[in-house]
Formats: sequence, structure tokens, C-alpha cells
Amino acid sequence: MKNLELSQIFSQMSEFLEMKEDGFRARAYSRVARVLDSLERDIGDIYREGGAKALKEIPSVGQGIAEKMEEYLKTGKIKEYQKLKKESPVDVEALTKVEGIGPKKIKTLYQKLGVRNLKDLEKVARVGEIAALEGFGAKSEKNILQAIAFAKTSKGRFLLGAILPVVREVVGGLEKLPEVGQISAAGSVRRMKETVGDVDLLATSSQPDKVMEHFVSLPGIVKVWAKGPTKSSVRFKGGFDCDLRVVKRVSFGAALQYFTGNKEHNILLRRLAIKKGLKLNEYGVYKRKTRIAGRTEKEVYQAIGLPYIEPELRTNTGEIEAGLKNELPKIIGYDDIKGETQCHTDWSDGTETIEAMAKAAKKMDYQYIVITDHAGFLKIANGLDEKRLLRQMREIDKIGKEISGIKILKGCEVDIKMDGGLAIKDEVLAKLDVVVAGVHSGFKMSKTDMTKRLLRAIENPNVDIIAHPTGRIIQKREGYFFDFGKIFQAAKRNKTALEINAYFNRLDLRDIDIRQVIAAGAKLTIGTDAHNPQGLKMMELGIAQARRGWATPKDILNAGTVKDFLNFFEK
Ligand code: DGT
Ligand code: CA
Ligand code: CA
Ligand code: ZN
Repeated sequence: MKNLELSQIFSQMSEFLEMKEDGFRARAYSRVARVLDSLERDIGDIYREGGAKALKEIPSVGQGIAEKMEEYLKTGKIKEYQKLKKESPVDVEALTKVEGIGPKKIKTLYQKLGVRNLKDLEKVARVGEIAALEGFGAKSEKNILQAIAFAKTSKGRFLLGAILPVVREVVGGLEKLPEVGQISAAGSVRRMKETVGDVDLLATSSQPDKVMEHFVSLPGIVKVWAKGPTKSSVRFKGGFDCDLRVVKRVSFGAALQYFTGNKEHNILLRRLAIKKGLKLNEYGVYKRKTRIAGRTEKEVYQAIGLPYIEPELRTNTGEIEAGLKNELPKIIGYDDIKGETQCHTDWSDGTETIEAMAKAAKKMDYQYIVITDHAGFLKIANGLDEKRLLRQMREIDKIGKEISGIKILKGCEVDIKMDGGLAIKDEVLAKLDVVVAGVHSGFKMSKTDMTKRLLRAIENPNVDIIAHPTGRIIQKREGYFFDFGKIFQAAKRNKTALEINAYFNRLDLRDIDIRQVIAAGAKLTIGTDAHNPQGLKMMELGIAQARRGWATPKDILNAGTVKDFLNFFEK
């Protein structure tokens, strides 16, 4: 669970260093933060087992950073970070949460307008001082005000991908206690919602006091809000709260159902129970005074006349009605994906070789992996031009012959230009197995223009997949606007798939969009956008997103064999 804490610290160090114009170290720290975000194993465990040597084996971790990690794991702090923070007059953490504001702008805003925090920023933007500032302007001021408003709506919520490893460690630890019977996450975490307000855990135990004692003294807890035999509440270092409730065995299913929610789903369920002359609460389903169900969720649902409903579907958006008619979709399972459709290597802004990515995909039991390095004019991401792309194709052919048991497909993530044209020539794209196209600039265009732009890309016969179709970044960018209906229909007509980007702060498309795509009859892919082998593990988050969007395996192209996957794009 130290991964999250360290990643946050390293991102901030990167921002501080960039403000100090130490770009080289800034990039090194931000790279490591990204690796930590997708690192499957706890950094504390890695260190405990293999010491500093094992730390250095983590991608992007060199001597200096390994030392910082070691310092943190031993002492709980990093001196240089504290120094940088103390030296900095501004609240970098809060300000960088505003879309379009990076370390360089923060520096200018501070030097020219004395902006130290969000409140200052909002104040100067409101009175027009940013519009007058060189390098900013009226449009930029308007965007900043919009971004501040957006940042406010997401306050106090955490990314599922950042929270999940911590939850799993806590649950795994408690599970091992002899006093704990059953244990599960509940709430939004269990529903795999992309952001989480707080973590809800539920357990059964013969000795709740002992369990609670253990829970409130877990490492990484900074505050104990409450401690009692049935409920305790704590805050973890990452800033999020976690409740643990202990219930009786006979009620575990009912309590799990109740505390998994969501609230709207529960309300409708209770109404349904009442209609049947039953009572439903967190202790069970009752017929007059008799409990007729409660031990498992399944029997709770059955008692009120419903099939079991997967947690990801419990949002009161039609799942109960569908359940009553026995028309719930058989949603895609967590083991159904057979290939990776979007990832980056050290040819662009990834950190590892094609070979390393392919081997990692093989380890995940995939049949194939599509290598999709940035191609086009993305200078920062070290994007490939036509010459390098052709060279990479030859390289992939060569590596493909050396590694067995996994098919490495040639692809790229090509930029969609402002007018919908692509940043790589068609005759080069035509040589690739899979072309992923994405918008990476000019997000602020009108809905009409963006619709035209995407339409042109979708209609290009070389384009197979549209990457992160809405461009949103959770808690940072709302995403651009376009005519969803029109685009999804065009995707179906042109056999262009739409991506569910599994990267933990994208999860783009959103659940509601996925349902709309399926209704339009278009196909989806789930791609992680991994920049290192660990990043491939984010697939789980993308699958969760697909499940929340009611997707079945036949809606998701990479749930099929490599043959079917490639055949679909034959246009
Ligand atoms: P979050 O924490 O904002 O990400 O979302 P949840 O869904 O985890 O919500 P939370 O932590 O407030 O409550 C956990 C579950 O407890 C929730 O999903 C459903 C249940 N619950 C909470 N408050 C109520 C309520 O007033 N009525 C009903 N029926 N259920 C509730
Ligand atoms: Ca919660
Ligand atoms: Ca809660
Ligand atoms: Zn992209």
C-alpha cells in the first residue's frame, strides 16, 4: 500500500523539480510515479524480500530513486521532498489538479500575480488578471475558471485504480486472522466504480473486538475516527477513509447487499420486497417476524424474486427491471480478454522494450498484443514518424520470430489532426495490422467540428480503433463534446471499434457511453494504454468499466480470438 503514497510524493517532487527547471530529474520522478501506479506488488514487500537491489530492478528506478524509496520505506519520509515542499511558496498539489495548469504556469502565476493556491487562482481569474497575462489570454482564463469548477466537483473522491491495491492488502491481511470468518469489500469499491468516496469493508467474526483492534492498528493509518465492536472507521495515509463493519453470519449476505448499494438500487429493491409482503434490511429478508434469507446475497435476491445481480450492475439503471424479466446480460468476465489492444514501448514514451511487453502479455495468457506507439506529431511523447514506424514494423517481425506463444501485432496510436486527417500517411498505415487513432490536441473545438473530425477518422478505412473516444481524464478534464449518437452509428457502419481505455485515470468510454455504443450495434475494444509491463494489469479496470456498461464478450473484440479480432477489421 506504499505504492500509492510514494507515487503521490514522486509526482509532486517531479512538479517541484520542473518549477526549478530541473527537467531531467522531473521527468525521471514522473516516470517512476507512473510505474508505481501500475505496479502490481507492494513496494514494501519487494524491498523486504529483495532489498535495494530488488528496487533497482523495477523499471525506471535508478540508484538515486531507489535510495529515496528506501529512505521512505525505512523512515516514512523523504527529506528532499520535505525540503522542496518547504521551499515552495505555492500549493503545487492543488494547483496542478486544475486542467491546463502545470509547473511552468504555476511559476508564472506566482511570480506575476502572487497566486499561491486554488483560492488565489480563482480570484485572479474572476477579475480578469489572467486574461491580461502574457502567455495566457482571455480564452485561457475562461478555461481555468471552468477547470476550477470541474476540480471542485471531484473533490474528496479517489481513483479506484489507486485504492484497489490498498483495499486488497487490507482485506487479504484481515482474511488471515483466525478470528475472521468471511470478509469482503462493499460499497463503490465492490461495484468497481471508477472513483471512490470511502472504502466499506464487511466481515463476520466470533471475536469482533480482536478484529477491530487489529484493523485500527494497521500500518499506514493516520487517524482512527471511531472504534467499536460492530464498526470502526480509519483514515489511511493516501487520504481516504475506510470503515469496517462486523456482522453476524446469518446476516452477512443481507449486509453485503445493503452496504454494496448503490443507494438507489437498494431503495428500489426494498420497494420490491414490500410489494411482495416482505421486509428487507441489512439483517435479512423477513416474512412477518421470520428471516427467510440473509446468509448469502444470492438468497436475498432470490427471496424477492430476482436472479443474482452482479455488483457492477447495481446502479438502478434498469438492472432490476431486466432481472425481473430474466433479461440481464451475461456480462464479460474478468478472464475473458485474449489480447492487449493498446500499449506503448520505449520506441515512444513507454519505458520497456517490445520484447518485454510481449513477454508480459504472454504471462497474462494472452494470445496477442498490439504494439501501438505514438505516431505523428506528438513531440513530447517521442512519437514515431513514418520512417521510424516502418523500422519498428521490421523489428516487430524479427522479435515475433524469436518469441513463441504470443502474437505481436504491428500497430500505432496515430494522432487525429484538427481536420480529422491522420498524422501518418495512409500508405504507411495500410501496412500495419491494427491502427488506433486518437485525439491528443485541440480539445476545445465546437461540438460540430469535433463530430466532423472524429467522423472523418472513423471513415478512414485504415483506422480500426478510436482510442479514448471522449478524451476525459478523471478529475482533470471533462473531455470534448461531440454527437455521440452520430459517432457511434458511424463506428458501426465503418466497422471501426471504439476503445474502452483501461488506464486508471481515463476509463474512457464511461459506463453510460458503453451502453449507448452497444445499443448502436458498434463494437468495443478494451486497451490499457500501458507504458510498462505492469500497466497491462490495468485491464481489470477496463473490464470492470465494460461490465458496468453491460457489455457481453461478443461486444468486446479482444474477448475473441486473434483471428476474429483481425477479421473484423477486414473492410
Ligand atoms: P462512495 O463511498 O461515495 O464512493 O459510494 P458508496 O456507494 O460506497 O456509498 P457509501 O459509502 O455512502 O455507502 C455504502 C453503501 O451503503 C451504499 O452504496 C448503499 C448503502 N447506503 C448508504 N446510505 C444509505 C441509505 O441512506 N439508504 C440505503 N438504502 N442504503 C444506503
Ligand atoms: Ca463507500
Ligand atoms: Ca461508507
Ligand atoms: Zn492516446
